[in-house]
Amino acid sequence: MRQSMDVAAQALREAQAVVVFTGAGMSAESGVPTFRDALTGLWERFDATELATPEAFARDPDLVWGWYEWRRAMVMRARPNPGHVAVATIAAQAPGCVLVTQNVDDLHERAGSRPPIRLHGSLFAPRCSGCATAAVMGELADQPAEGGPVPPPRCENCGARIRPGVVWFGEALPEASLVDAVAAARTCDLLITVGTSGVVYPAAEIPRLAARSGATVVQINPQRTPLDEVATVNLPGTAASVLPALVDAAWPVPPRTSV
Ligand code: BJW
Ligand code: ZN
Repeated sequence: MRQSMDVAAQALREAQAVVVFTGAGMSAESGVPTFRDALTGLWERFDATELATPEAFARDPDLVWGWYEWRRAMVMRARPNPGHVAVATIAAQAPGCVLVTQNVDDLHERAGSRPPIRLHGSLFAPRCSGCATAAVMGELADQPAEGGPVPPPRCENCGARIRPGVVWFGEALPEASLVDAVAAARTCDLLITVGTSGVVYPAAEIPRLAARSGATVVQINPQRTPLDEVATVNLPGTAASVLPALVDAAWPVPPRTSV
């Protein structure tokens, strides 16, 4: 482990173009459940992969909108963890650093990173399901603590329902974001993948693309994932513990000398 950390730290210190690629595990220690964690309370009986679909929204818009309102409230209460802060440090210190996230929360920005390339949208950018006009994020709806159905607001332009500004299964990723992420992956010399299961495509292609282009790939995850096969270095552990340790190992603070 020590040796892997040294290899990763040296790669980070020497890299000329770094990509940090994050998934739900990045925010787990901020109290935001990962996508494949069991949902709690009212949501326990639902499968997240079935709620995050256009079909679910068409079938039961109040249920799906309520789920996103409940998650928005949870994210607003959450605080960035030391992993988010370490990513902001990497973004500031490493040359040409590009941050690509699959997450729909805003914890990277709140930790001081510039807005990331978002592959799966945001909880804070609702739009009309009919005419795609951006909607103003309303006040949080009244909801019991465990969440519940909430009717989505209607578009002022065309009257259709407002929908969450996220990418559901079966939907195309925002083209410009995907193009930028692919370009960064193709040209980086180091990609650090943090807290993703690496099973949702096309996002999971990003670290694979970097590896195929010859970059060093460092994976931070407490579990094994399909990305093990492309990782040059595995740093098993959580984002909030491993990322600050990586920053410290890459750029050690010189000891204070007394005068
Ligand atoms: C920790 C930790 C700690 C825990 N520290 N780590 C090719 C092959 C097979 C299927 C497909 C394919 N191409 C497309 C598909 C279909 C589908 C897909 O990938 N399905 C697979 C599941 C089989 N993909 C799509 O449908 C995509 N669209 C598409 O391809 O469109 C084509 C098209 C083109 C043109 C026109 C029309 C269509 C869209 C995918 C959208 C994904 N959206 C979601 C929901 C977003 C909104 C929301 O949040 O509700 O995005 S799904 C969900 O998964 C979410 C996440 O961003 C995404 C990835 O999950 P992530 O981040 O990896 O989280 P988890 O929970 O899976 O894993 C957490 C990890 O953290 C674990 O490894 C833990 O160990 C670790 N961890 N604690 C560090 N403390
Ligand atoms: Zn509209």
